[in-house]
Amino acid sequence: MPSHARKVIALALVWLGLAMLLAFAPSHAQAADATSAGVASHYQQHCAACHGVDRLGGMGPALLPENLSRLRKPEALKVVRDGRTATQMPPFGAALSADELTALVDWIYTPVVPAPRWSEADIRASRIQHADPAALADRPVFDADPLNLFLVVEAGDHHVSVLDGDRLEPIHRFPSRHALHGGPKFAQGGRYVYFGSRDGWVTKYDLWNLTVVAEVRAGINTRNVAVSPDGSHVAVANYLPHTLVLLDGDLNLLKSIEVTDRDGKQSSRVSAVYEATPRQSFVAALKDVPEVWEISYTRAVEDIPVGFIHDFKQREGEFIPGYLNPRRTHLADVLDDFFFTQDYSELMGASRAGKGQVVNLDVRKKVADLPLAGMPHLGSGITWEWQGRRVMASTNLKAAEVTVIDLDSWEVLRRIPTRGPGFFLRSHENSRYAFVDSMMSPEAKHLLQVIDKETLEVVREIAGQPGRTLAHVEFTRDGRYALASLWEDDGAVVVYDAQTLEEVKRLPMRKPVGKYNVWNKITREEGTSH
Ligand code: DHE
Repeated sequence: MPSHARKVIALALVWLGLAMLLAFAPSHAQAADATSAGVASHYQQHCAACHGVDRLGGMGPALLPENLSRLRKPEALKVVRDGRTATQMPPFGAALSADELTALVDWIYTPVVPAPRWSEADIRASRIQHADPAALADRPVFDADPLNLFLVVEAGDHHVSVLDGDRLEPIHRFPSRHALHGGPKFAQGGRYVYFGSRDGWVTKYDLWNLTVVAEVRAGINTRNVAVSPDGSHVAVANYLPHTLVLLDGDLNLLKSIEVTDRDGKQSSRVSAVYEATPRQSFVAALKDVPEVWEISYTRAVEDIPVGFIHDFKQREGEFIPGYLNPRRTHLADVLDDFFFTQDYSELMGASRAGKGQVVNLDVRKKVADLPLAGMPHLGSGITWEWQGRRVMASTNLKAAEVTVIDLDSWEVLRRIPTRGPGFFLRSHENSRYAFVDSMMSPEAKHLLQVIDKETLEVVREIAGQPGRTLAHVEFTRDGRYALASLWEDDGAVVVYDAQTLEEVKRLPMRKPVGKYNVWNKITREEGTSH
C-alpha cells in the first residue's frame, strides 16, 4: 500500500475514534444539565413542600434571588445545613453532601427563567379571609389607650408585638408573614393596620380586636404598601412582577397595573408607593423608568386637585376622572425613594446614585436639584421649624452625616457629622432632640447619637454593646419616651426618657426592627416617617 494511502487510512481512523468519543462522552452541556437536574430533584425532594414547587414560597419564604437579596450566601448555606432554631426549617446537613448543599444554595440564588408571573387570578386566588368582620367588636378588647399603642416588628422569629405606650408593657404578640418590610400603614383612626412582606403578602390586622382579618398575596417580591386613611384603597409596590397592585380595604383586587414607560417598551420595578392624603392619591417611584406616577383613589370630581383635570379624557362630552389610572411625570433620572413637602405638592427624591431632585406634582416637572451625595435615605426624613424656617433632615446610607435642607430654597443648611452612615432619624414635636443611628457602620452600629434640633449639634451619644446594633427610634404619643431597638435575636426594645436621655426600661424581644406608634402615624407627626 502506498505510503500516502496508509496516511489517509490512519487519519480516517483517528477521526473515527474522535467522532466515537464525542458521540459517547457526555458533553459539558449534558453534564451541567445532569447537575442541575440533580439539584432540582434535591429541591423537589427536600424543599418544595414548604417553599413551593416553583420556589415562589408556601409555608416557608420564596427562594428566588430577588427575595434572598438580604441574606448572604454563606448564611443561607448555614441555614440549609443546620436548620433554623425555633422555626419549621430542619437541618439537611445529614441528608446532603457538602457539594450538594453548595449546589442547592447556588441554584436558589439563580433567577428563574422566564421570570415567574403573578397574575390577577393568582392574586384573587391567594386571598384568605381569617375573621368575619361582622363578628368583631367595635371597641378595643383591651384596657389601654388604643391611640398610644406601638407595633413592634420582630424579625427574629417573624412576630409582631403590641405594646401599651402608657404602661410600656406588651399586651399581645402574634405571628407575622416572613420578612415584613416598610412601615405598617394605619387606617380608620388606627383601628386597622396593613403590613407588607417582602414575599408579597399583605395582611390586614384589626388592632381593636387583636386579630388578623384578611390576607392576600399581591406579588412575589414586594417593596411596601400604602393605604388611604379611610381604609378604602390599598396600593402595593412590587419588584417582581413589575406591577403596582390596587386593592380595596378588604384586600380584594381592584386592578393590577403592568408598569412600563408610556410606549409600553420598557417595563419597570416599583421602588416605593406612598399615600398623599391632601391629593387623595397614591404616588409611586419607578426603579427602571424615569417617571413618577400619581394614581387618584377618589371618584369624586370635587376631591380631585386642579392638576388632575388635565388628565381627564373627554369621551362623548363627559369628563371621566383618572380614577386608579397612573398620571405620569417624566424625569431625567429615576427616583428610588422620596419625601413629601408639608402640603404634598412637591416631593424630594433621590436615586440610589445620590442624584437628588425636587418634583412638583401639579406642574409635573422637576423644579430644583438637590445637592445630595452618597445614598440619601429620604424616606426616613423628618421636619421641624428652625430659626423661622422649615427644614427637613435625613440620614445617608453611604455617608456619615445627617443632611439638613431648607424646604424653601432647597439649600443644604448643615451636614451634621455622625459616627457612621445611618438608616433612621426620629424626633417628635414635643422633643428638642432627634435620634440617629449609625447602623451601616460595623464599628459604630451600637451607637445612637442625639442631635439638638436648635443648635444642629450632636449633644449626646448613647452607647450599647459594641457589635450589637442599636437603631430605629419611635416616640410615645406625647413625646416623653423614645423607644429604640436593640436589633439582635436576643434583643430588646430599650426605653429612654426623651428629656434626660437616661434608660428607663428594657423589654426583651426577638430582633426588634421597626416600631410604630398609632397616634404619631395617624396624625402624621412631623418627627416620624409616614
Ligand atoms: Fe427598608 C422602610 C427601602 C433595606 C428596614 N425601606 C423602607 C422604605 C423603603 C425602603 C422605600 C419605606 C417604605 C414604607 O415605609 O412604606 N430598604 C429599602 C431599600 O431600598 C433597602 C436599602 C434595600 C432593600 O433590599 O430593600 C432597604 N430596610 C432595609 C434593611 O436592610 C432593613 C434595615 C432591615 C429589613 O428588615 O429589611 C430595612 N425599611 C426598614 C424599616 C422600614 C423601612 C424598619 C420602616 C421604617 C419606618 O420607621 O417607617
